[in-house]
Amino acid sequence: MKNIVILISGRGSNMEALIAARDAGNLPVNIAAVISNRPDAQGLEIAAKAGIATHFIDHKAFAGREAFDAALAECIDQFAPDLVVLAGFMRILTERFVGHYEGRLMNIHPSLLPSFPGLHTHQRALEEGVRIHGCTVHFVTPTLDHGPVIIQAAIPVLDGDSEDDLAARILLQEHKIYPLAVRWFAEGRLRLEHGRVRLAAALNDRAALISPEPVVTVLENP
Ligand code: NHR
Ligand code: GAR
Repeated sequence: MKNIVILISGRGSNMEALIAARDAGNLPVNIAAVISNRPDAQGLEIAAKAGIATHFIDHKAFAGREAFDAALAECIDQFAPDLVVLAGFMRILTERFVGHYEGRLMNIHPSLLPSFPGLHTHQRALEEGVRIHGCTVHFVTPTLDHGPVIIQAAIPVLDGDSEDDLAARILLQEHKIYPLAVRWFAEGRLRLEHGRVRLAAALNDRAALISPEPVVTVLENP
């Protein structure tokens, strides 16, 4: 079974979705550790209650990004992970760190990349007036939120939607697609090859490749 380490900074609902998928028998991984850069991350408590090893590494205690990332990598590597999963992790990672985990570092981002990389995605989607918004799971590369896309889920932007409305509806989709992407990796079906995502069909399940999940939800214009 593959080992994963999850990095968080806050609430940890995506981490919880991964734990729930594992507990339901839908995610064959060993969640070896959860690491936060913030001591008050709610997700740390949830992980500890689930019996998972937790660590806290304060980015403010380091002179710069290189030093923080070196300490973070040292902590992660104790657990010999096959995959490192960013789940609401809020620190930009250095090229050295990203290179060390090439092909085994995933992120979930709350927009349909390449639209709206970076922060405040829902506010920016509303300002731009887009009619479709969503979330993206991607392999992490040195350029922020520009790594190869693994899976996306879309939702319609409805008249009167607030940032919170969008965040809440997109979060429901995040909780579906992140466990699915991690599952593909755990099954050995998903890999990064020459900078492109390669997803192999499941044995005896060609349909899984064609339609893995109803991930796109777009309503007709009312
Ligand atoms: N690092 C690299 N190199 N590449 C990516 O694609 C990364 C990454 C680190 C994190 C997650 C990302 C997101 O999904 C992610 C992807 C933090 C910031 C940010 O500006 C931006 C994007 C993401 C995560 N962080 C500020 C910083 O100075 C701090 C903000 C805060 O603490 O609230 O690091 O959106
Ligand atoms: C999620 O919406 C995730 O996509 C986003 O923050 C939220 C974390 O929620 N990530 C980023 O914005 C990364 N910069 P969670 O802690 O409950 O999983």
